[in-house]
Amino acid sequence: MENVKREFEEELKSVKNFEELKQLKAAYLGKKGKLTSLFKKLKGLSEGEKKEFGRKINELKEHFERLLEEKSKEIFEAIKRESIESEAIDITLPARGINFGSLHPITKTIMEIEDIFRSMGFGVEVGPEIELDLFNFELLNIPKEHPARDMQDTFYINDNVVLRTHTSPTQIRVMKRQKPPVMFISPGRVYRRDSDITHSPMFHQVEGLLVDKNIRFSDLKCILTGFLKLFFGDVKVRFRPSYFPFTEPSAEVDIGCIICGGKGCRVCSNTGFLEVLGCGMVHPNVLINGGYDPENYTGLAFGLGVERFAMLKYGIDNIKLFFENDLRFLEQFSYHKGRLL
Ligand code: 2U9
Repeated sequence: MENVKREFEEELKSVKNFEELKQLKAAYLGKKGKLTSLFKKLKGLSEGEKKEFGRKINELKEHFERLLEEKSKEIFEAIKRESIESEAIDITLPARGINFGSLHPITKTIMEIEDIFRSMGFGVEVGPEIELDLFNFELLNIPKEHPARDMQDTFYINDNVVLRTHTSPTQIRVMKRQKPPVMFISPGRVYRRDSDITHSPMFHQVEGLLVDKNIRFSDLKCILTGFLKLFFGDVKVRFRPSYFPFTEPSAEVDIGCIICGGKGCRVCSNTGFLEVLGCGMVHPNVLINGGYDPENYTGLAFGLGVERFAMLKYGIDNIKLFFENDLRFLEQFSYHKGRLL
């Protein structure tokens, strides 16, 4: 019995985990365990010896169980200590860093256009995207059945309400509440039933209006030529006669092709020029509709498509890229990774 006790205590010292503890328990207290076999020796003893021997074995069993319980607690505490140490947060580690967003290329282009016109003295006005037919068409000298309505396939909400096809209704709204002189641009979203690699059913326009006494076509030429050179750099600018119902006379403005430098390429259809603006002197009917007297006031107006400006400036060949929100595309417009704009 003494030998079994010593052996057990000796072996217990080297136990390092629950698995070894389980094996030790089985080796002594299990069915074929060393202590269990001592119990079997009781059979061959006299009644007196049985009592004495039995008591001693039971004491030894309780002793073993106590030691096993203590060892089990010891192992559990060791595991706990180890996991606390290994899972500790090292507050001296460097931070993971934050991903910053950046402004959308269309937003940046609008901001750049606004900055140029602000520097010339233009204000900025915005209006609703859901418009009355009256403001979007009628008051801009585009009556019902006018062929110009076909030029801009319109999203109708009902007979009298549309998604605006241009930002021009904003100009009418400003004229109706403000006496001349007025000088502002109106940027914003517009909607047309059109979709291919250069057209999107929703796109952005910036339109401008300047009404005062003695505004002439030469003012229009000066403002737009100055704007285009500030936006695109030192480019050729030419004005061609055109037609819009809300301006008379009207013109379209081209710049020398910034892709091929005027030699002729796919983008400029071998003409050496790119059309970038529409403009003209505000039609007298439109001045009247805005509440201005065309005998005393004249005005200039212009319009541009922001996506077209952004595509030309950044060399983008498909308008859809602006609206897919693919980070591989958008990230190219953050000048400094990790810093806004
Ligand atoms: C008022 C009076 C006149 C705005 C104008 C254009 C010419 C024009 C197009 C450019 C490309 C639209 O986005 S685009 O397809 N715009 O050609 N816009 S004159 O004339 C106005 C506007 C409001 C009261």
